[in-house]
Amino acid sequence: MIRSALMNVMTAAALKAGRGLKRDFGEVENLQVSVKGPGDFVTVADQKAEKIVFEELSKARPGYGFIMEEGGEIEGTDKSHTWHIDPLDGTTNFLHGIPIFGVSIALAREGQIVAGVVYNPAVDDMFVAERGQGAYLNNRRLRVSGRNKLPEALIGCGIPHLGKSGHARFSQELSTVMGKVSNVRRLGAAALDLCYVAAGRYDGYWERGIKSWDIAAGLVMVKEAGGFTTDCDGGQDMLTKGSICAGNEPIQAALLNLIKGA
Ligand code: LIP
Repeated sequence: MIRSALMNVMTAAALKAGRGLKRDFGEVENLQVSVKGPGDFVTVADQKAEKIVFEELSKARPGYGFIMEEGGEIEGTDKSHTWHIDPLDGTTNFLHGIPIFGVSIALAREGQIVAGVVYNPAVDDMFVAERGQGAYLNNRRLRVSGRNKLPEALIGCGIPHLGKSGHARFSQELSTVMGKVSNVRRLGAAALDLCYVAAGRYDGYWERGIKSWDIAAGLVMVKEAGGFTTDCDGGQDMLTKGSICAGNEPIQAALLNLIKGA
């Protein structure tokens, strides 16, 4: 496990927000059967979680800036540090009572992500990574998978939802990838998808049309577990382009080729 002061701050914020989300998740499961459904309740749960993370981090590191899913961008007095926060990644899963969601917190120093935490309170999985310190799930050191052949690879992806652009392109990419790999999965939570790559559960993962807060923590997780990440054009503009292709070294390269050629 990483025992730095920064990690303590980040995991404490994720745990506190996660505890609230876990309670609210129990309520969401009850609301599924109501006529109104859990929509508004989930929006409030999301905002509450963000408030907790924001308050905890502001207290521990005054002056750092924020980029948050709900609250947008808040410039800090310390221009070299910015938090990227998704208080509830996997909102649709949460809304439907599916226990695949998490609090995602990343810290950028001079524009580089240096630490990340992704916490799924439903199963109490705490993924952490810090530059140069490795990546861990709870107390277990993470390492990307050793599979190097596409026909053996399990690949995660993200599917653009209703109202989002890129449906035709995704179908094209999926059909290309499907024809070459063992199988494909769709978790519905980009932060956790990247943690799955770091943990060697997935051999690769790609998604387009996502936000910096969805992937910032996961990027350092994959890197510290020995994996590789690029945007879907092969560059390093994952956060600004909102596209990501990740994996162990050979699978990331092969997956990127498939996507680019689709
Ligand atoms: C979600 C991502 C997911 C993507 C969804 C959405 P949210 O984040 O994690 O991978 O496919 O469209 O962006 O909205 O649950 O924080």
